[in-house]
Amino acid sequence: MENNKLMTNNTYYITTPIYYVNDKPHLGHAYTSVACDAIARYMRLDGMEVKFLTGTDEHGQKVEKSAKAAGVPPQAFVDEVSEHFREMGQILHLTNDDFIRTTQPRHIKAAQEMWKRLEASGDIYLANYGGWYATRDEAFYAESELIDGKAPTGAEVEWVEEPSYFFKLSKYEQPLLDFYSANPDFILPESRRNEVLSFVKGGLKDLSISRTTFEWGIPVPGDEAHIMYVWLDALTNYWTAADGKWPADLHMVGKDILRFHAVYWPAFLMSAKLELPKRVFAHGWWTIEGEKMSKSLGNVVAPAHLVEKYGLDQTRYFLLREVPFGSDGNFSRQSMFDRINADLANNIGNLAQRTLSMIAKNCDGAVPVLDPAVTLPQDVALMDLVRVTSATTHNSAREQMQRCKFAEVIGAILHMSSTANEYIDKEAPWTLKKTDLARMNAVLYYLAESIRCIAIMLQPFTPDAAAKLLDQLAVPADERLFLHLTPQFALKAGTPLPKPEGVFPRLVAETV
Ligand code: ME8
Repeated sequence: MENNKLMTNNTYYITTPIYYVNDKPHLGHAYTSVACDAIARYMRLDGMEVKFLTGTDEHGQKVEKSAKAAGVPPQAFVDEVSEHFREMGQILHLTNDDFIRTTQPRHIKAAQEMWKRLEASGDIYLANYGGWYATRDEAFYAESELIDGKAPTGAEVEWVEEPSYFFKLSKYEQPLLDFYSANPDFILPESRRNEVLSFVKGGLKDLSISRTTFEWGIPVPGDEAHIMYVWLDALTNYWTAADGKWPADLHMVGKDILRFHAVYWPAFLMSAKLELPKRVFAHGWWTIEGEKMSKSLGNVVAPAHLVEKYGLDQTRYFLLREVPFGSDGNFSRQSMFDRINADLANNIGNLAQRTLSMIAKNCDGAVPVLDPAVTLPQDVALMDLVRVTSATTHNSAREQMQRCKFAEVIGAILHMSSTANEYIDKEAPWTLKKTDLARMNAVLYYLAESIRCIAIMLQPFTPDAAAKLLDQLAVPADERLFLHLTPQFALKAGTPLPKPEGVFPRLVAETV
């Protein structure tokens, strides 16, 4: 059997954070979602049965306040804003299998069930809360954490004093530390793991998990004067929507919300006697032209705007390639322009354009005939690289994708493309056309076969352009998985090809 995984663990469950509906989607949300989409597509191409979940976080004080400011009842408000996130998914061609909203009955039921499980474990008690609360973060802060009277994130805090149910988080300090050490890859990247470890080692206090001073939330079972803390409500979404696929293989989050996912959520799950997710990856933070993205600075970048201006595949590619995943990144129009032209237009696009238009003109618009008698060592070298890189994709790059090493995987694809470009320059099929037709055909065949493999591997990252390339090579729709990268599925001489068109046009400065 080619793929052992098919016989063992064949499912892969990946989640984005569920986004707050106090605001419209921006570049940051698009980033997390596109990263998850690339992994989801990758795993499907690798023969896995994938569940990819995204959605919206619709309860809490922050959303209630935004609805009030808009002069709309909260339900009507969340219905509208949630729709913007659904639209973002369509614009980015996300392949999520489900879209959860925390106001859905299935979720309210699951969140209350979660509460009852924590209660059944003896981990919930009623007391009084007095402390600082930042509505923007929907988070409690200790006096000692405040900096100049604000939350460490810069959010305004207010003093909150009310009866509250508490979760015995302190009880899970040691179990969490044991879990992290038994599962060293649970939190990635490693630098973030170390932050979480030192936070937990610093001591965990019990967590206030209910509020009484506003209404927009899920009632606490058995005590409706309280509503559930929005983070307990929100985190439970991953379990609500699991559809028998629990535990999740990967929760993808921004570094801002790692603590909730790597500390609170596993503690809740331990208490609820449910399995813990396999991994939490905290990616970095984007700034815009060197500045923090914010409404007041007026520099919020809308995903739809980028897609319209630069193209969908180009936008997805830039986001995943520009910075090593996990590090912070800076968005600038110049870097986007440069990256798209260098990697997509001048490298992959140019290779495809040169090869496919020569085939269209000189090979009767069909896959060229390969005469093995004229094969030279440089052809073998190119094919070896393509096959080895493809085989790596099939094996170790799977692990790289599970660890979110996009730049490495994309780098390998670009390397194939650059090598093929060097090959076409050296072999110069436009000259062979006059001197040696058999060699010209062979060279064009090897190039077309290289493009086939490059396009198959590009699918998770630039799905539309990859599909166009595969269409132009007349690759059947059911022969586009990673298992089809092998020579057995190589292009067949004489297959008629459609008229080629460019897939990655070069951007010119005036158009952006
Ligand atoms: O935190 N750079 O929702 P949220 C990179 N509802 N990523 C960014 C970003 C930026 N500048 N800005 C936002 C919430 N993000 C909660 C989550 S989950 C159970 C509940 C991304 O709408 C990043 O993934 O504030 C971050 O974690 C998320 O959006 C926060 O989205």
